[in-house]
Amino acid sequence: MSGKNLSAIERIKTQSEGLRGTIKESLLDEITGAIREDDQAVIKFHGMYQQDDRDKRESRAAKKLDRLYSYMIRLRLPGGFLLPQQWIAMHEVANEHSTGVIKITTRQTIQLHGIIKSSIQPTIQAFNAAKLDSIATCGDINRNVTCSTHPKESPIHEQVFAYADKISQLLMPKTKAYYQIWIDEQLVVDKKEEEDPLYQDRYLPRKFKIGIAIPPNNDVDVFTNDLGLIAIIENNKLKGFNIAVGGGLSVTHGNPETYARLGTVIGFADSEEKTLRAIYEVLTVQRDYGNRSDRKLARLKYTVDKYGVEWFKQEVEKRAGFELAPAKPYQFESRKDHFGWKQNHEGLWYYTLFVESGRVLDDEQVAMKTALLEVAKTGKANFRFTCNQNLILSDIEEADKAAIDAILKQFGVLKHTKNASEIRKNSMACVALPTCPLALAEAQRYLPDLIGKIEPLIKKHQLEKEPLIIRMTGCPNGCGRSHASEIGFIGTAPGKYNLMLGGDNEGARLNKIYKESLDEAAILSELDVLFATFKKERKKGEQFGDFTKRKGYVTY
Ligand code: SRM
Ligand code: SF4
Repeated sequence: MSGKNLSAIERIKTQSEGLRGTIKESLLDEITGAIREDDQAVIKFHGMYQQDDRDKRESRAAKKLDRLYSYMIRLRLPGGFLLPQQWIAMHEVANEHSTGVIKITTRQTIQLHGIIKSSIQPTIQAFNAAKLDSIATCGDINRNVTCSTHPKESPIHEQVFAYADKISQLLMPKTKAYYQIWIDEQLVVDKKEEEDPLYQDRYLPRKFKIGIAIPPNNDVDVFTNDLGLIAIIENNKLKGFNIAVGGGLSVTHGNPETYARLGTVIGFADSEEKTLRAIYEVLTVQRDYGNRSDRKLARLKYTVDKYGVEWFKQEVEKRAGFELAPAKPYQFESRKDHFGWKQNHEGLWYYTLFVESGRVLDDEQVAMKTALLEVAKTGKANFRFTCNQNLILSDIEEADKAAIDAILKQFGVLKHTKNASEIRKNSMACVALPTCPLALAEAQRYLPDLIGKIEPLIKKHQLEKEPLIIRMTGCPNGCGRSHASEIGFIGTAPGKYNLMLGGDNEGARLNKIYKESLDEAAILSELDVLFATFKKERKKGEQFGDFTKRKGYVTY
């Protein structure tokens, strides 16, 4: 591709001196809370975004004030795991440098918002002291690797979980810029060590996501990833992984060239060596063939469709030096988290708690943040995050269960999780306003209220036990994976949402637009009719998403 056609970000990457850019100079500029424009792209590779409080934009503009800039920082947590002492460190950093809300994301990690420019370095240093980093959680690079939760459900789960870290390590950038800029300015770097055969100096054309699912649970939404691994377990042994490529959800309103796509399974790798090799080469093919001129069309899904699945598979095989075996059969049955207390094969206990929209804070109903700090202080539970934005207190010995249960009870967590309705617990919303610059409508600040209005309809039609999956995003980028839900709400304008139907419960079929740009009253009246018809006309055992597809409410 000629340099003339390259998107602006391509130049920024290659000229960034190993992702250094002029970040240091930007940080020293005390006149503004912002950083230089090019550096805004570079810091993403270090796991942070420049944002501003959109609620305050108008009033500040009226006073002729600059926007209220701050930064969101996202941790790299392969498989979504923290030790109790790391949770305590996170809690303290959140209180000291951010809004205080600890946000669990849809990719099994944690974000902190509202960090001002002068607090970025202390935040990263405090993370580093707790053996945590935010490297490559944003930017055109492999992101946080997700993995089915409950890793100790069986010995195989633990074995599969270890892959999240191995893959994350394999695909880390070689530059030491993160450590030089944020941790130790005196760090001497040998240029040779920074040579990066995978990312070179141009990195990938776009973000890249990997998720690992352990059937029958598809809690990671494996097909929505650029690269999905499906663990194949036979006779209690991990045989290898089916590999799916080309998942991605973003659509741009009004741009017909963009579309959501679920990954296509291209084959099976029967050893760790082959799996890692195939993953690596999927990235090199995307690096070399992905679209570097139009960022809207740069994700792997467009590369796979442009060149064809068969070509893509052969190119990966050619580079890897072996052929993938035919895909193995597998069956997904759900995407849900399993709330409450559960015991695993080793006799250890797990408590999955419901965290609405992944926001850990204390409010009038539940002192969740305080409860979790108290649990962490006991040192008796690890912290695991789910791709449904919930949290699992894990690996708890029988002897410690009662003490943890008492803390959860004292601060209202048990009641909060137990009393939340099935649809509320299975729902998810992205961040959207006020921090997301791309939001067209509210999501996490609005979905809890909307669910409160949908609950009476569910009750009216006696559907309380249905494991319905409802998801909302403030725009069609799909951060709350709204395209992969049974009832999806996708923001089009303030207070307006496309109503999406037809997606299945297990995450193997995307939904489609049923009605465009509905306001709340229209949403509720549509759902009332849909629930009534579902109750009356569903087949035995038929789930809502399958029903809406069968009835032809949306066309496939
Ligand atoms: Fe996302 C951009 C939040 C998961 C697709 N996403 C953003 C930004 C950073 C806005 C921006 O570019 O400035 C949002 C920051 C909001 C904020 O204030 O925190 C944002 N995305 C999120 C999170 C925090 C939503 C949440 O509530 O949990 C999720 C963080 C995951 C993580 O830990 O890494 C998040 N984003 C997703 C997912 C779901 C997933 O990966 O499972 C998707 C859809 C799947 C996919 O990638 O196709 C997703 N986010 C996007 C896109 C569209 C990418 C594209 O292909 O065009 C953007 C916009 C972009 O990259 O240009 C985006
Ligand atoms: Fe922002 Fe849109 Fe992602 Fe929601 S889906 S966080 S509104 S980019």
